[in-house]
Amino acid sequence: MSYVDEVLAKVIEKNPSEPEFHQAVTEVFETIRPVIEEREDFFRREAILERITEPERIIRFRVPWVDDKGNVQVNMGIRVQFNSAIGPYKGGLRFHPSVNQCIIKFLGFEQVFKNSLTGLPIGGGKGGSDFDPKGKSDREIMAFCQSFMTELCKHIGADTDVPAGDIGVGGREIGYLFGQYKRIRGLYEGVLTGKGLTYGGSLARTEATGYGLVYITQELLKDKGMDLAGKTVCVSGAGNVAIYAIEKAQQFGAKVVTCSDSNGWVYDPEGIDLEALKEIKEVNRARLTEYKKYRPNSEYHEGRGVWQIKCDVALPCATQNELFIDDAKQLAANGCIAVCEGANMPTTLDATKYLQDNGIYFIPGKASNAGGVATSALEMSQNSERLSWTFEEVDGKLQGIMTNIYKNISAAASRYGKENDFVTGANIAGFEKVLNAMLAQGIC
Ligand code: NDP
Ligand code: 2IT
Repeated sequence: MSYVDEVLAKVIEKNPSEPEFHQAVTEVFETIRPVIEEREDFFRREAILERITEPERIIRFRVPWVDDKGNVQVNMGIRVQFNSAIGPYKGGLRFHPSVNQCIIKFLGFEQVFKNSLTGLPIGGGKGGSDFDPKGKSDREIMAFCQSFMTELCKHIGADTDVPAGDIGVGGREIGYLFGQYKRIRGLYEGVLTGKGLTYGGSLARTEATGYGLVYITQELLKDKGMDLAGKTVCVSGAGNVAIYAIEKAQQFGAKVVTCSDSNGWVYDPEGIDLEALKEIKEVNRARLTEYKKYRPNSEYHEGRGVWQIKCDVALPCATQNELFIDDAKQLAANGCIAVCEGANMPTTLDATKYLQDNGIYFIPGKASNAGGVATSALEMSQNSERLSWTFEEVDGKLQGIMTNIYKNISAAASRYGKENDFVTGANIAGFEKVLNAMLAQGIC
């Protein structure tokens, strides 16, 4: 049996009931196979694949807090410190009822390669809780965040592990978490990114993931002799990534016609009204059913369905496994040119293969959504030098980083004879840097 297949079987056997983690590892292993096969005996002796699939550390803890009725609630908190070969652990915190060890491991594993692709000195980690922020009062959110950080603060720091936001964790939560860290540790340091602008946050971090996604999409289209201007775009999600992807796509002259949340989706044939969307989601924290009040000619549908709508470019920006094989078939039948992932692993393995086999350009999340964490690393730099850069400076660096990622993943794919296979390109380019750093640092 080849070394890749041997370890893949071992990972599945050692981590039962972790389907998303298996999915993420399978995708990486299948595509780095040619790199491993060049020096199979060496890699086997070094146990390099066993080492990159076993997190350096998993911290799990109890998060007790008091709700508005005076009752004690208990949630699970977790931080997976996956790989620190190229820098301190870096990656978001997700608060969502679906969070469990498997979800955080898959996200942490992806983060290792993503962070490597940014070209910046950040290792990979991820964390979160099964806490559901929906319907909670501000006081309840604060109580939960303070309790969560009371434990987490023992394990993180500006030079060891720097969390940020993800699903269910935005500016409000980062503020409460930062306040509690400072209070307990007595340190005013860049221990979290995505902070508010008055206490060490970076301009353009809020916009960075969505903007970065659109920058790399434009880079791809330009490379293929096209442009986003005049294109019809379907977006899923209506959170941080989706909103700023819509904003930048519109600035580039595209027409974005859909968005969604976990209850339903909107089709607005005249183009999404971004101000309305921001008011509904960022200000009122409400549901997408509200959108029709602003735009009577739009349609709202319960359930999922964004990928039925005809588009040139699809940007899945909600969550993992939200674009299935039937969606891929529909997108292809509708003449879609490109799918670029804003979320982490939104496309299933068979849907990815279908898109690639049918000539649709596909950029995986670890490359196309890396603008968020890259800008987090820029926030860390600003915190270290105790200075703040202008919006234009940060946005300019972000554009440069996304262009480089596109070039690097294209080049890595071509080096292995896999022209336009950006999944292979991203995994190989991401893996090579981590591999070199791990080998240089000995057995650890
Ligand atoms: P938000 O919490 O701001 O928004 C998430 C959006 O996706 C909401 O509209 C939410 O709907 C929807 N959603 C979440 N879970 C589900 C689900 N199980 N089924 C259907 N819809 C769902 O999160 P972000 O925008 O920050 O994150 C979106 C994706 O992007 C995630 O995969 C995240 O890991 C990834 N990402 C985020 C980065 C960042 O900087 N924030 C960076 C890189 C990747 P509802 O409100 O109804 O739950
Ligand atoms: O998935 C991701 O890259 C994020 N949620 C952002 C992580 C970060 O540290 O900014």
